[in-house]
Amino acid sequence: MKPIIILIAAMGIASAGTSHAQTANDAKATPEEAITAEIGSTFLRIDTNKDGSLSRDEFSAFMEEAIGKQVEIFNQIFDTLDLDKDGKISRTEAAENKAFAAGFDDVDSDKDGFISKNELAVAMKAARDAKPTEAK
Ligand SMILES: [Ca+2]
Ligand SMILES: [Ca+2]
Repeated sequence: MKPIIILIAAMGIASAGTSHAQTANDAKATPEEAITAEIGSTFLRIDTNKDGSLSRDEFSAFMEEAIGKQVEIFNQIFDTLDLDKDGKISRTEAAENKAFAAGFDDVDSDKDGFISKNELAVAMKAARDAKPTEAK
């Protein structure tokens, strides 16, 4: 297991965003049913004028919302850990969060002993792109 994957999973980023609909179905539905239900409810959510089809505008509005949510969560995590508000996370600050501390060296890509917002953003993007199958 890569520390960075654990880090992201522990922070709940991997599942943040579009998967709210899924939780209600988890208990009894098969994975296929859950996915279908999720796609269905996401579709209904995106189709804001309820005409049964998705316009480019509706879709891009949805994507903007999803991305906005990610950024919001990202900023929250960063600000929570950045106790002295100097815009970077020191090793001491990272120690507040076990998972974060474990992944510190991986995220600190320029090895200056601090995690900048940019370094965290890069790490989160990498973790998302990697599709953390071993997490959860
Ligand atoms: Ca700081
Ligand atoms: Ca750094």
